[in-house]
Amino acid sequence: MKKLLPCLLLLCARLLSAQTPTQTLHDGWQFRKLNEGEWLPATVPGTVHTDLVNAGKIPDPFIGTNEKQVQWVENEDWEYRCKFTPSKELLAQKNIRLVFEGLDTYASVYLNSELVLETDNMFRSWRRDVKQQLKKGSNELRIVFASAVRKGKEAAAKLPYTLPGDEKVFTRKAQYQYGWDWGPRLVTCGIWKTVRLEAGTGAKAGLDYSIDADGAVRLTASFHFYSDRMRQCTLRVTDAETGALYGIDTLLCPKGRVQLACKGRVGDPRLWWCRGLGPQHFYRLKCTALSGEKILMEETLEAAFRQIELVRDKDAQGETFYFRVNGVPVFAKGANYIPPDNFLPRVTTGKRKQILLDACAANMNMIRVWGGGVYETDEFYSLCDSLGLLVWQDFMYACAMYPGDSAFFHNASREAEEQVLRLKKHPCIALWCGNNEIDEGWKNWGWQKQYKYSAADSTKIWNDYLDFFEMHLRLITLRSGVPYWPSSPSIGWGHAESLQQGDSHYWGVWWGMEPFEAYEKKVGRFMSEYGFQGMPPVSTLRRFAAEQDLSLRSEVMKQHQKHPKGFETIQTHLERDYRQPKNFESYVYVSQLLQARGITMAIRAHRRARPYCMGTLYWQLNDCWPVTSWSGVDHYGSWKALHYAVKDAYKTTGASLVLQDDSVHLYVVNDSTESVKLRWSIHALDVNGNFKSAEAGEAQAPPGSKRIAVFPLNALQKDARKEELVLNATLAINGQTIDEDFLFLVPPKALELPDPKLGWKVEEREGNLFIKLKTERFAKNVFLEAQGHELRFSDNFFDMRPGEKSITVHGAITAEQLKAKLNVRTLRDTY
Ligand code: BMA
Repeated sequence: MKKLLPCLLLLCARLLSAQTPTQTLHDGWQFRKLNEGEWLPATVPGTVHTDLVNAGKIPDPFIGTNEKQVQWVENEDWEYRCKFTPSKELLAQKNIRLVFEGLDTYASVYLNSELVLETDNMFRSWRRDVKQQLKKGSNELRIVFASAVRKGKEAAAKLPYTLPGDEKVFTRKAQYQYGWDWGPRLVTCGIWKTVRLEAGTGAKAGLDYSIDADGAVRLTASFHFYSDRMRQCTLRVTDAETGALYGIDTLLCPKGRVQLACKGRVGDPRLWWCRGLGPQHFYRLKCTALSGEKILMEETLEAAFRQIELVRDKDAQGETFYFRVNGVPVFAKGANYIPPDNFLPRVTTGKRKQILLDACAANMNMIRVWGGGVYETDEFYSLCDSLGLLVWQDFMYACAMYPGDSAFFHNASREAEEQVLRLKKHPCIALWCGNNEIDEGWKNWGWQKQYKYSAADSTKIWNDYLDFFEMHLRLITLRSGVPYWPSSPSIGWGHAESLQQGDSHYWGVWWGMEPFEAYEKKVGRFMSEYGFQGMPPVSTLRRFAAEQDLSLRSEVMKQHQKHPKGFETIQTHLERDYRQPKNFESYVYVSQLLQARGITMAIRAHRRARPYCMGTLYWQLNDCWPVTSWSGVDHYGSWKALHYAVKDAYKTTGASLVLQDDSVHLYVVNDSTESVKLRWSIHALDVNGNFKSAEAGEAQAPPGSKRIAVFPLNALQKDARKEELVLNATLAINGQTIDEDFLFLVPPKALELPDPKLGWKVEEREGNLFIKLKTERFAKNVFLEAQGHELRFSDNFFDMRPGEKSITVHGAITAEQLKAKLNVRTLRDTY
């Protein structure tokens, strides 16, 4: 009987859910410019731009310079309509709601000509009771979207001063849509998330928890349901898998909609850990409300328990800034994530998953969902949960000042409450951050002068900021169990203190044009942004540019470079470190090497500085369209040299070889929780492969960063000139090499690289493809590519000592095709 009981309950739960039918309304939609022209077929969820492209009314804005031609779309109002017949079952219900998971943004919703809803926030979901308006047979839903640009301008005109960020700050809509320094301006609108009719009383369970000092989880399960009379009611929380009882309570339940709570305890819980620290355990908790034998409601919730802290302790240098998961300090390694498309409804689960898998493949343990984009989907956070990938979550405000009127405040508060409630259940959420670069912008970007604010205006704008970001959002996040941080960064990069406390965005190299070496000195407590652009691979460029446009000077290439001085900045840094590439293809490849070189220099410096520095999230992981940008993975999922280099630089245990004061220092960075015993070696050779010197030894590397060997440079260099010297360090555990690092005394342009005499062959074993490389001399930045095939290699763009290396190939290609198409290049081939 004991065993039967859970099955019985499950059956009842099914029955219950069958009593709350839903009907999605995604079919048969049409759209047109408001009151004008023919109705055209529309896709829901979707956007007006993608509908216009599909209808052949505008060209694809991602191709060529088409972005310019589609700008008119943002100034128009658009209407959508669909006819639907509610199911009999649905119509028979007492309560029927029309539910929009998301409308972008100013929508007036009419059901059978009656206005039932008006919206003004893309980040909120909407529910309206429509029992009264629904009828038997055919119904019509019509939605009018007002131009967000016009609405924003109207709101701006009502203020006595101009807010930085122009019209976009008045609209709660993804800010990057208005154009960013990596993204096109495509201010779209539409039914961007699911829409449905839903019946029933909306019964649901929720969960709050905390972890006691003794390690036990203290639960509070909340039950929301409808009771048709006053009754005695038993609330119960059990483990859906083992049947273990975690909490039970008997209460008097009033008539009507009720909200009751039951306390519980999970002793000796299996905790959720971020990747690298431990497994990701999930509980399935069954929350049941009973009246005698009758189940009033039942829901099984997935729950994971972890404690997350942001540790800010004063110390001799300033103040720490790091995350502790279940009491264990985490060195955060990752990147900033932006929306993967300008048209979000078309982003597939597969695409989202791939980006997150790419982050994990590059050994990241944290990503930052940046504030100029969107709060991501449930599936995105669930994936992060199961991958153990921590999420630094911004609220969606970036690089601008926002209005402080009560309507805006109210709207923004509802948005924050909804998002915090939605994401509370995800153990991946490590931080709620108020905004991106607003505190920094206000204090450092000269807005007061630029917009000629009076003292009173200035005070008002800043006080509005403080009210919302320092006070209000903090309060909203308070009960989520996740720390809050008002603005990223806390101090602008021009100030020395930005490296002593808080998180820092270090933009001195890109925006300040400092050489890459600055990254080694400008190390803060937590580097939440720094970055350098690299071009996407030629295969990506060809997807939006014709042959004649494959030039840095073409209008098309400029259209897909959104930073005002982007190509100039790349060129300036390139000249410092590399010889001028001989043609466009070589330029693309070298621009990627340049990007990888800069960013990994920063990463290695940040990791060496552990525990002073406890995190590094470079700008940026991905792209929203095909563009030259700071990303390591481009819009189509191709890895630039950066992503391969990051994979190496973010290894759990890695070598870092640096030259300091005429000595060569070998550091081991170890992010595991255990001390590792390893064998290290340093080899000095010249570019032709001639041996100069070697050192080796054993070392114990505890968690953190440790210098394990130091040698005077001249002892290693012997008679080699600096233009020909290659220093190589390896780390091995139990005879297995786990990492290697290279050090050169001159920038790549000054290296006297010989023809490496690089040979390769393709091998196939047990269905896997390998490239076996063999080089007689030192080979710099070996670049593997097969034209026309999107391939992923186990390594690419790597330096290679004389010897052999085996590379695994992933992707749709046969051994024969790979043999025919494989192109192997090195830096020497670019000049
Ligand atoms: C950071 C980001 C973005 C921007 C990037 C590159 O400040 O927060 O606003 O795209 O720099 O300039």
